[in-house]
This record gives sequence, structure tokens and C-alpha cells, in this order.
Amino acid sequence: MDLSSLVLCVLFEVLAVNCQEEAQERIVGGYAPVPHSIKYIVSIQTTQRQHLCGGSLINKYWVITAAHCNIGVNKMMIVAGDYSLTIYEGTEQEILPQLLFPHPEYNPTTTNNDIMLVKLRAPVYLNSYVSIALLPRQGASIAVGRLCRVSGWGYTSPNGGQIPSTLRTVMLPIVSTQQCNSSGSFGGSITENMLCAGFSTGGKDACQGDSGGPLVCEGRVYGLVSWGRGCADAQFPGVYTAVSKFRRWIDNTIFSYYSRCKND
Ligand code: 4AZ
Repeated sequence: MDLSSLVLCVLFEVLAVNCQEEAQERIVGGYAPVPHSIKYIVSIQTTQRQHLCGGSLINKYWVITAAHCNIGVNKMMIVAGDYSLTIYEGTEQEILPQLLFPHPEYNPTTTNNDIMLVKLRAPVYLNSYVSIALLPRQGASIAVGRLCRVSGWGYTSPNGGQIPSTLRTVMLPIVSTQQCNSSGSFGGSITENMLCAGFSTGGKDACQGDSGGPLVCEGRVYGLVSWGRGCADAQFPGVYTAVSKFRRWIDNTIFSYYSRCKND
């Protein structure tokens, strides 16, 4: 890009016109999707509107995210239908959570079982900006090498820096657990409840702020952004919660919520 188009781009960015075609470096190594084409993603924010994590709508009343995104029910707000976090687009729906269900065996030290369900106080309205994500069946596996899409408002550079204002997305291949657990990589820290995804050359990855957000393969949320070692490093793929290992827990948790004693 020459200097005049860079100046123009910065100018347009200031005017809130997107210049993403010229400056593609968010999620890490990703790009901006068509606005509102990823309708199941939500931004999990503080009640002060600071973005913290991603999540996915699995029905009108429930969001799935990572357990490490648990900041407490009274500090959390869910925003559906968002694209730019800084511009009011009129498509956003802000909903407060009613109850949080972090996995009872979530281990913050090992990050095993990094999954949480959020019950919303009011239903989201499903429309052309907001829809539901499908989940894999219990025990379903996804083939090594399969390309999956991860999206979020997280850091666009491995060194951190700024949270992008607009949603970013990138396609990544599934890496085998054997490869991911090898001595040159995570050396045994990857449990059967985790999935790895990334290119052996690095460069594309989820990063801080993408946590809890969806890794979608074959139209289903197979992974939740969970952890890693830095971002986009060739040696270290991103690590995701393997959602298919928790499908029974998800269904049981939701079912138990509705069948619990209503007068308590
Ligand atoms: C994080 O800190 C984080 N590269 C999320 C994803 C990855 C690394 C760190 C994967 O939330």
C-alpha cells in the first residue's frame, strides 16, 4: 500500500468506513467477515461495556462460552447482533444473564473442562442479525486437517495491543492431539476434552479476547477458544474446549434448569 492510500485508509477508518481490505491483521491473520454474517456469536462484556470474551447462542435463552470467562453473574452483559463494538448499529441486543453454569469440574490450573452455560434473563429475538448455532452430538469427532472457522473480537497481534472494534474471522485446520501433545508443542497438557487447531506455519490463530468464542466445523460449534501459548506461533496451535465431549452435560444442565423446583 502506498502512502497516499494509507493516509486515505486512516482517514476513512476515522470516519468509520471499513478499510479492512487494506489492513488485514485481526483475530490474528484473519479478516473481517461480511457484517452480520456470523449471527450466532455474542460479545460477553462487563456491565461497563468492556468486551471480555466471545460466546455462541445455542437457543433464545442460552449462551455457551468458556468457564474462564466467568466474571460473576452481576458483572456480566451479553450482546447479540453486534459487529462493531464501538459503533451503535441498531442491530445489537443487550441481555443480562440470570444464572451461570460453569462446568463443575472446570480446573483453572490445567484449563480442563473450560466450558460454561449462561442462562439469559430474557430471550434474544431471532432475526436477520441474530441466530442460533448448532452443536455436535456427544462424542462426535472432527477429522484432523478439517478446516474450521474461529471468530471473535480478540487481539489482532500476538503481542497483544488493541482489541479490534469489528469482528474478525479465520479458517484453521484441526491438529491431532498427538501432534499437539508432542514435546515440541504442549508436551502432554492437552486432555481428551481439548482440541487443537492451527497451521504448522503459524500466523493465524485466536488470541486473548477471543476466549469462549466458537470454532465452527461442518456447521457446528466443535470448539470454544480456551487457551494457548502466545498466539499464532508455529509451534503452538490454539487450544479449544472439545464441545462434543460435553453435549450430554449441556443437554442435562439445560433440562435440569427447567425441571428444577420453581418455588425456590
Ligand atoms: C487467552 O489468553 C488466549 N492462541 C486465547 C487463545 C489463545 C491464547 C490465549 C490461543 O484468552
